[in-house]
Amino acid sequence: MTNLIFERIPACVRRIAVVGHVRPDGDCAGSVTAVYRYLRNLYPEREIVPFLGEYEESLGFLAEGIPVRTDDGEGLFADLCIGLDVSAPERIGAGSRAFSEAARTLVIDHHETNPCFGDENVVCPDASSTCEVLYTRMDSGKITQETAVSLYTGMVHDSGAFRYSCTGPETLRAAAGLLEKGVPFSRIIEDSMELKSYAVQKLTAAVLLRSRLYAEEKCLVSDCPLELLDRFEVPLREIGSVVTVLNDTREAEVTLFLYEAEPGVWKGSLRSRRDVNVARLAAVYGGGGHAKAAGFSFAGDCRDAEEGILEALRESSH
Ligand SMILES: [Mn+2]
Repeated sequence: MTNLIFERIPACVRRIAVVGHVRPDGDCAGSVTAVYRYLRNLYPEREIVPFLGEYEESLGFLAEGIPVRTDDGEGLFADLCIGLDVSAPERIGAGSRAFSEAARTLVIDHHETNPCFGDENVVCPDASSTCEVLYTRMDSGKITQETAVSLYTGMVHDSGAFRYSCTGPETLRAAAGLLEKGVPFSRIIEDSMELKSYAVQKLTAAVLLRSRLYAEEKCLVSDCPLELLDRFEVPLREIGSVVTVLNDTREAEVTLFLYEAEPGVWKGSLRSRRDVNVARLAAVYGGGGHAKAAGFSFAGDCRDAEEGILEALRESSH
């Protein structure tokens, strides 16, 4: 039996759409661009249509030279649509119609909560990232340097540069294989993970200053209303790194960062450095994700969401 999923796509499949999740992160943008490049080389005569929503500027290098579509793909009627790093059908971002209207679907993911909503599913909860899953299903001889850059970026983003507990021996074996392709690994981490604009640095400082540390719950909470984003002129898509900085606080084992995505509608980002499973906390508000990183949406007063999550946290420690 072969592991190579892309090589066994039937010849009658002429048009292939590739989609990821809303607000693409490094793993999502990395997997969409990696699959696009791999298929482009494997099947130069077929039509490959990549979809990606708006994402952080620091990841812009991933899609360089790729004709990415940002619409929903209505009327494309692909023979096959590949959903990457998407934990549920309603999480599909750009290309959501391309997925629902496709003749066949293939889902490749690593979210534990994935209900396997594709016609075919490759869901590996033990993998650090969707990019790691992809690496094990690709023929390494056919992975070009450009594809390797996409895969490596996805892996370092979801594993916190190989620090999070999702990092396994397979992750490092995949990383080793990608280094052999000549991936500029220091630059990828510096450019796409560490360096932030001055505006984002100042916003992060402001968010940290207004944070609350709940010593007993070992939980750090902060929030970012729209007016704060406006004051520092930071676009919403650039806010992803703030929660990572908050989570570097020794006294906190759980971090909750609430930011206002539109008036009165808040996104909650949860991070855990210890045993607390934040996917379960996010589920209180219908969200989900991973044990160490999860998220949810909340309409109303962000202090209510803060209280609700703290309550759930107290209950979970009993
Ligand atoms: Mn991922």
